Amino acid sequence: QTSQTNWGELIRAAATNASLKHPYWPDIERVVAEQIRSARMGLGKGAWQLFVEDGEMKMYRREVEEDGLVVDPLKATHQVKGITGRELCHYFFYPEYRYDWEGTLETMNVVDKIAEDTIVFHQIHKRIWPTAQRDATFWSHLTHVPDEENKTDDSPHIWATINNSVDLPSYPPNVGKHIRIYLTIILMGQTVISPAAKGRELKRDDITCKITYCAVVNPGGWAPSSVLRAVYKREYPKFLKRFTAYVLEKTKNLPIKL
Ligand code: 18C
Repeated sequence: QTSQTNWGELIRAAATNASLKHPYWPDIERVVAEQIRSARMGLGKGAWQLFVEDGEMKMYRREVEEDGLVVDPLKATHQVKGITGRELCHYFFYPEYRYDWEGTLETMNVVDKIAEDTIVFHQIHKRIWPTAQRDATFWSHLTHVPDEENKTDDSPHIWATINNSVDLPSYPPNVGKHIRIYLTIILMGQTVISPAAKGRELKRDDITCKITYCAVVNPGGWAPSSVLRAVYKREYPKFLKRFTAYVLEKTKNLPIKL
């Protein structure tokens, strides 16, 4: 079924009118569809090597270099009891929470709120010695698609947030002291409801969120490979643990949002 699925159609069905009418839309639809398709594929046939395992959290990478720069793709899976895919993506997407959980951030600016489901950001990240500080400009899109795997009338949708670099004339790259990084990232959450909960009120104990996080970050300019690999090996697990703990904490006393 997955190869036949028309992701574009499903993504359009979830989008706001303001997003659909924006000049970025064709780009958003294409990248979001690609990212969802590949996140759902699991590890597929690629030569992924496991480099972090911590409880339910597993992180895989492929060692790839482009023009002498390390651009290792990351694919991570995790499972967290007590939150939904929608809640996960809510806290990842909306800017008001970002400073709470994003440990690599120096500053974040909302450049353009295109719609309730599409926001354009400029971020400056913390500097890592001995390289220049990095910045990024990207659109971020929040979407949801039906879960084709366990399709019942009321099964919750799969939610995803996709971040993808975009050139902004108002923020030209590499003019000041920052080197521009280029990123494509998806965070996806599938909510699984325990069969035991059937016919009664849903409790947080009854739900588990299956998480997939994929990232490709191009450092944009010189960075020693060994430092870069050491940094992401530390930062990706730190992010996924810290962020999911944050969502658990924020939602524990709130009604469940499927
Ligand atoms: O997805 C995440 N966050 C989103 C919201 O902010 C968004 C942003 C992604 C940017 C990630 C890249 C940031 C790199 C900046 C340098 C790292 C600073 C470390 C500071 C330590 C105190 O999608 C969660 C992101 C989780 C963190 C990922 C880190 C990945 C590093 C990849 C290499 C980048 C190379 C740049 C510098 C070279 C260093 C030698």
